[in-house]
Parts: sequence; C-alpha cells; structure tokens
Amino acid sequence: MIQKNSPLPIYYQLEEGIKEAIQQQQLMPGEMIPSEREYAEKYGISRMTVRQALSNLVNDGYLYRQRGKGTFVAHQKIEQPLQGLTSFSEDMRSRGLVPSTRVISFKEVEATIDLAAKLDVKAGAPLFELKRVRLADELPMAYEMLYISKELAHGLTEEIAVNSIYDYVENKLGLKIQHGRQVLEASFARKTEAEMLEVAEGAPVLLIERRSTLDTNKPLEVVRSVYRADRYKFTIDMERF
Ligand code: 16G
Repeated sequence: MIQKNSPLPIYYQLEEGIKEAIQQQQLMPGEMIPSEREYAEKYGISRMTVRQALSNLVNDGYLYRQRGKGTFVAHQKIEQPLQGLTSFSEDMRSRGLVPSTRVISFKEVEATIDLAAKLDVKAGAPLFELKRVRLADELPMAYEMLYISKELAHGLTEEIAVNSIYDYVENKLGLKIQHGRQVLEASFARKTEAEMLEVAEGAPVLLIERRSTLDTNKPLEVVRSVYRADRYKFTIDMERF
C-alpha cells in the first residue's frame, strides 16, 4: 500500500491504506492492528511516520488505543436521525443490526411528585420502573431507565421488556404513540452506567430524556437513556425558514 515515489506523503498513504482495509473489512471492529514497529518493518518506513498515520486515525475515530494493550479498530458509530419517533428495536432493525435487551431491574414503584406531573398521574400512583441495557449485535449501546404508568401499561412484564415496549403498547394494548419530546445533552458515564455500557467511568456519553405521549395527549413514558458516545451519533435535517 506504500509507493515511495508517489507525491503523496507516506503517512497519508498508510492512513488511507488502513482506512480502506477497515472499509473492506480486512480489519474488523475490535481487532488489534499491527504495532508501529511491525508496520515500519513491513513497509520499510520510519516509526515516526507510522505513529503519525495511527495518531490521525485515532483522532478521526477509526482506531482507538488501549493503554498497555495496543491499537484497535473502532466500531462504526450508529447514525440516528432525530426526526421520527422510533423505538430502539426499530432503529436497530432498520440498520440490519439485531437488537437485544438485558433487563437489569423491573419493579413497581410509587410515582414521585415530579414523575406524577410528567406522566399525568396522581402522586403515589403505581408505576413500572424498568432499567435495561440495549444492545445491537450484542454490543451495549444504551442504558435506559423508563417509567410508565401501571394503569396504562397494564400487563407489562419482564418478558415483554426484553423485547419491544412500543410493540406491546401499539399491537397488544392497541394504543397509538403519537408524539415525543427529547432533550439531548453531553455527559460522562457514572459508575453504574459505565459498568452497564462496558466503558470506563467518566467516558463520554450522550444523555437523552424522552417523554412520549399517545394520540389522546396522555403521557406514555418518561425515559432517561445514556448512549455510548463512541458508538452513537445523531443527525437532524433542517430547513431554513
Ligand atoms: C428508545 C426510546 C425509549 C423507548 C424505547 C422503546 C430513545 C432515547 N428512547 O430507546 O424512550 O422506550 O425506544 O424501545 O430513543 P422498544 O420498543 O424496543 O422497547
């Protein structure tokens, strides 16, 4: 992949060559790439040149380093449009990924004043509290904490929560999910979140709070989700007014 008489700098050729190997899946996500020394020897180039190429690829998110271990191929970020009100299961399937869910806890709690206001129920009313890790192709993507009124989502079980709540609400309960409001902010993984998402404590995450409502305007859910910032990015289409 290196042509020494090319006008293109050698570090750039190496960089492009590694990118191509990633795109053509000769190097797979999570795979350790050869060391600086190995690249240098293989192509008869200096380690400084290899270092520059690898650093650029780390900065651009193609590779990541693990101290004391080596340099690895990063997972491509999932790109999520922010327009449609979709469920996690739908989002992953539409990308050809297999969604799965680890239920961490599922219990009945009493609505606090804050949750009661958000869900339009009486303070103290029974709610389901559900904590789950959402995975795509078995990789943890997000950690969710969801509150939903027990009266509204009667019959909700842990077995259902392993699959799709939206599917249950729409196809079993026959309700129509209509509207959602979402707030997105940057944050860092706290201890439990880091464990659930298999990242280091303090790693960057995207924090999303969603409140969705039915076509009757009745609030359906209040959800706080923590997404791995290295696996997720959001896009939004805009029109100039
Ligand atoms: C998404 C929603 C969450 C919803 C869930 C339903 C965000 C930030 N959150 O994760 O509010 O409860 O989908 O997914 O997108 P399910 O139907 O697969 O259970």
